[in-house]
Amino acid sequence: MAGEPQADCLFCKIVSGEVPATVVRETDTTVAFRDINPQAPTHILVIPKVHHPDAASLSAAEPQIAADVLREAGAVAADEKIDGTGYRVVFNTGSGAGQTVFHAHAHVLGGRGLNWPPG
Ligand code: D5M
Repeated sequence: MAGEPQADCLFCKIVSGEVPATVVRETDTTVAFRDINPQAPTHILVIPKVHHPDAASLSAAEPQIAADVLREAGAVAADEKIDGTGYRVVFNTGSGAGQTVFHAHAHVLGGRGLNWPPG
């Protein structure tokens, strides 16, 4: 059922603690942890604890939790002190856009100059 933990989902396993992660923030509805393959000096993932495959399905089903993810992305940026220089929040959506883990997540990237347009 939508929102329920999925046995084969890596990020559900991080939420449950079955897979370890370097957690930097946690709320009732979200977890933020360092990306295992960082693309910038700060690269943190913010995920909802509930399982939805991408940001669009999360925001359609549970808009308050989608808002929680965005708020936590901002809080991560402030904690990491990248909010002054600028940072990027990215939701890769679909394999053609580079999504590899199909549990909604925001990438928070900063600590270096970020080019536009992205690759
Ligand atoms: O982003 C998925 C991201 O998840 C990608 O940047 C690597 C990261 N990742 C994968 N496994 C782990 C673990 N175990 N800990 C932390 N980070 C992880 P996407 O937008 O789906 O490509």
